[in-house]
Amino acid sequence: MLCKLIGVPLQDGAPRLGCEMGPSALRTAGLADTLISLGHRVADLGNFTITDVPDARHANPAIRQLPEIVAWIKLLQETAYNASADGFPIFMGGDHALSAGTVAGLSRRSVELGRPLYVLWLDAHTDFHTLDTTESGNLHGTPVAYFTGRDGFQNTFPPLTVPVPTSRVCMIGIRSVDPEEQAAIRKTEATVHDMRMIDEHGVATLLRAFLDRVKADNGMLHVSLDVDFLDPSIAPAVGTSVPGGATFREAHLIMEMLHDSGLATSLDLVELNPFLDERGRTATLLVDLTASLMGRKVMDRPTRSF
Ligand code: 6HN
Ligand code: MN
Ligand code: MN
Ligand code: MN
Repeated sequence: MLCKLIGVPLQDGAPRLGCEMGPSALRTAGLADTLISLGHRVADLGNFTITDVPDARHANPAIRQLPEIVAWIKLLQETAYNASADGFPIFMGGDHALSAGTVAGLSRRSVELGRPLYVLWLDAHTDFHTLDTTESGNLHGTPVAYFTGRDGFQNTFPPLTVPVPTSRVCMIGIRSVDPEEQAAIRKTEATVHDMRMIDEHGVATLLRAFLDRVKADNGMLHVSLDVDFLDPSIAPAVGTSVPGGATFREAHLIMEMLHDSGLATSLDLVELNPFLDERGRTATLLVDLTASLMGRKVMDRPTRSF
């Protein structure tokens, strides 16, 4: 497999500075060599950056860095569309606002290929605010609402080639949802598995049901991994940590099952804030999770029963 590493040093969507260093930390933690050791080819396309910042405004005074985010979405839509022509794009964030661009570009690609795009959203948060409903004004809280075509982005964010229907979005790890997001997402067909669902059923059951749907539909599958999906005790390098997150094994199991399914076609690694890390352990964990997604395993699976 040709893995394309795409650096997205974006931090305008998050309240704290530092995500801009994410791509460097992932490179330093050995992402490229790890993928090569698994037999993949790697093309590091470097870090992308915005040049022209448009004149963008919105009536909600809380919104921060709107023109910059609009510029990033435009750039990343185009970048994701182009990069997904062949190979497996890995978007190294950068804050989660980047997924507004990556998913929009991948959705355009999926229409061309005639394969529906599915999104696995691994996050403590639903990121389902619109420009009208966000109270923090941090636009990393909005990408899912945008790429699923929720009202409230017209004439501000770039138009979508085609929205991803909420029925093709599966969220796992949710444990912090603002009231307005809660009310809005309830009315959609998105699958929202909060931490209690993991506690009661286990990640394997939840994920298998989603993967079966993707497979039956010959879908493309984009995986968006927010560091705060993970429990803060194993992944401290994030500005929006919430207690009670996924464990080390739950996270690896998801990646291992994704690998076995052969369904994943692209990946976001987002919200890594290296300034908050402890001796690179969060960056290293993200590299190891990517390795599980791309085929690292301890043992071959037994073919006989045990
Ligand atoms: N993330 N709902 C909160 C807000 O500020 O709108 C948190 C957003 C977190 C964003 O997970 O990428
Ligand atoms: Mn997020
Ligand atoms: Mn989050
Ligand atoms: Mn909020």
